Amino acid sequence: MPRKSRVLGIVLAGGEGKRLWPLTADRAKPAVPFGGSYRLIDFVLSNLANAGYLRICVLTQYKSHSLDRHITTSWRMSQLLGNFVTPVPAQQRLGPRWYTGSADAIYQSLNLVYDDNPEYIVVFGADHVYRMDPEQMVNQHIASGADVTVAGIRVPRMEATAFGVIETAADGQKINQFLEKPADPPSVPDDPDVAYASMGNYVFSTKALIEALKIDAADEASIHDMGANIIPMFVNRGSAYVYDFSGNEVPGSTDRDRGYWRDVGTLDAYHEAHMDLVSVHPIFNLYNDQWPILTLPPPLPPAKFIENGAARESMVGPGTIISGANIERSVISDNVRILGGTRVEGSVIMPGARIGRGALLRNVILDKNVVVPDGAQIGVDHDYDRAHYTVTAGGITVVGKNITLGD
Ligand code: ADQ
Repeated sequence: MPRKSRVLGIVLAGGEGKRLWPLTADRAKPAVPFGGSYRLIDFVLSNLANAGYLRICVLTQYKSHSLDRHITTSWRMSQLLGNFVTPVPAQQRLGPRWYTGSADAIYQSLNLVYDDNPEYIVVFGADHVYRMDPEQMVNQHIASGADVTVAGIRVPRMEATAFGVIETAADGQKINQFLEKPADPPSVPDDPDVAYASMGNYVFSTKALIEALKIDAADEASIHDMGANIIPMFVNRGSAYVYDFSGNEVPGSTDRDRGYWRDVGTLDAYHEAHMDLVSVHPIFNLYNDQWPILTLPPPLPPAKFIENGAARESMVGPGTIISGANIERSVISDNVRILGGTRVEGSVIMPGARIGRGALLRNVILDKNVVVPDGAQIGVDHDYDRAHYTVTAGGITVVGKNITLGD
């Protein structure tokens, strides 16, 4: 087992998250708020930090302002103790251009790898909601002698068109074939409806990664993407192995939440993951304090309920006042005001919302600082909503940041 300081974490946080628009209108996908208190990137950073991997570079690019601010205020650690979580904006080292793909992002940041000189590099995505102990994956990587180990999870075959799909040799560990986002995903041998998907989390031996990135950078036919180019390069050499996420166990996990991993890539998936959080027995338990999901809560007083205001099967953040309103199956973030006679059902309300009297919000996502006037109805008449806001295929109405309804 290497000393933890010999493992460098690289978190890929440059994703645009087009399918989460308008939530990604002016923030990168990893900065999208989640679960009332968090941003998506808090999940991967918590997993690395809980495992003791405290040397982390976060590669940002697209609309990275709120992501940078979040990392610098919540996650900056002591350089003195050899720990760091550093946001690394696109460097434009190789000319005045943005990263072309995730492999190019790491290639252009190789100076950080040379400076740190780690034995192993853990390259994780920043877009997912899950708990995972990365050390268990690093240990398997070292024991197998692989150049790269890819975390794999079983998903419904029809959903695997959005993922890299893995086929393994008979030993179940060596990757024989890796298809990035195939139109017709191959199934696992024991179930025609299930495919083995890449979670976009990789462990590399440092020398192998540097060499592969250099070969890829010189290849004009490459799109410089980890899943499309780098992983297949190792598969062709026979030195890529899979790590089965279903065997990963973190302290405090239960049979129920073991193996939970959500790519909240669409607004419907994002909404559904929140509805899981507020259910009586959520699959994903935010309250497991043995493997905490970390973030810096805002310095606000506790939530307050007055004038018969009530919330059932809901989470309510600090600084929020529910005055005579009824809240059901909803996630209400911090610093929200909801006034008398208003009903909020099945909704996700981000910080700073001001919701007036006698309003009805049903299956709604409000981004930050939305102002809802008295008597407004959102999520009730989808034709009206479609003309003014975003309505998803699953019937969720989404209102973008800083909008005052009725203006
Ligand atoms: P995608 O998620 O489609 O598939 P990508 O858009 O590259 O791949 O995002 C992967 C991670 O990299 C995300 O965390 C994203 O924020 C980040 N990212 C994307 N472009 C970046 C850039 N230029 N600079 C920095 N960061 C960037 C990938 C794999 C699939 C796998 C899925 C799992 O390619 O094989 O199945 O992740 O979700």
